[in-house]
Amino acid sequence: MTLKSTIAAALAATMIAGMAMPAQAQISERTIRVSNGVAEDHPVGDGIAAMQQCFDERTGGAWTLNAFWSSALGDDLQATQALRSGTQEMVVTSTSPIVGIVPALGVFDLPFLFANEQEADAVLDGEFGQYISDMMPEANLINLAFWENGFRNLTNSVRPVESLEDFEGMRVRVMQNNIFLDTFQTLGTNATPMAFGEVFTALETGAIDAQENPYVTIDTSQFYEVQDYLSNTRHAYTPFMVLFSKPIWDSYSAEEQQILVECAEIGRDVQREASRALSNESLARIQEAGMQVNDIPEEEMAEIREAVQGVYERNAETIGQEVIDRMMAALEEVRAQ
Ligand code: KDG
Repeated sequence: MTLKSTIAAALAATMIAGMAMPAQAQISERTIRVSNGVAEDHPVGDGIAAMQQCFDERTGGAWTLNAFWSSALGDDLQATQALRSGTQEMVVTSTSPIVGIVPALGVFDLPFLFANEQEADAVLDGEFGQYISDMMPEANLINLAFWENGFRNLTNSVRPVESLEDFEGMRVRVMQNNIFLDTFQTLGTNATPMAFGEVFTALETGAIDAQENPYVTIDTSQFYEVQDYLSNTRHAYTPFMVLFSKPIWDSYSAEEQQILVECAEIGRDVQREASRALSNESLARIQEAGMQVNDIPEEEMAEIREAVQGVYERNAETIGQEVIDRMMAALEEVRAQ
């Protein structure tokens, strides 16, 4: 049973059983704590605001989203573990740092998987996204929706990266994820896994030379203050998951569960739109701050893509061959449309 069919069945049963109950009785007063590693002015903030507005409309003001930013409740992995134990309601997390909990999520970290946002949306909001979301309850998690972290580009303070050779020896921070580690080691860098909240200081002190993130994160986390070069690698598209604690979810009525899903989907559309609208503004701000931005010639990009092709095979067992096969089939279907 998918998440949606489970909610529908529970809602139908509740409505039949409690026909005489006043509808409002199925919605309790609630404060929902949600955390994220980025700053409040990141487009995740737009998604959270849209969710709160949706809650106001659907619960008559009974629900409050209490948002914590910049890893205030711990990094992505710590916050996700808090959901699993029922000590926190919600987190907006990248898929990459939690592959230790659900290894199949590593499929999203495969280099150069998605070519553009449109195909990412189609796969994440389609059957494949549902296939992944249906894996989460086993880990005591509910995925309410996929939001957008975005296409990742490399920043550094050593040199512009314009070819495969330019990666050589660069000390790059990557998310705590073996697939990113493999990718950047294969590119010849000295890659270091690190929680997002530690990146700015590590760049500022020179402990690392480089990091990789979407423009909106580079901008809203002020990485332009401690980085000199941005190279448009677009080497991966990272989704966010809007995860909810299953132990807490199970204490909600079917109607309340439906409100969570529907408001997270409304938040998704607002957040993605804000992410894409801000992206070019963020790039302009990054350039105004003095960072040198470069594209990489297509023949050099072809060599970089070729160099990391082996990452797929080396990580297939960890991710699951079926997961990779279903992803490639989903992509083929989307690209055929
Ligand atoms: O909570 C989201 C952030 O902490 C993080 O996942 C952002 O892309 C990110 C990174 O590089 O860790």
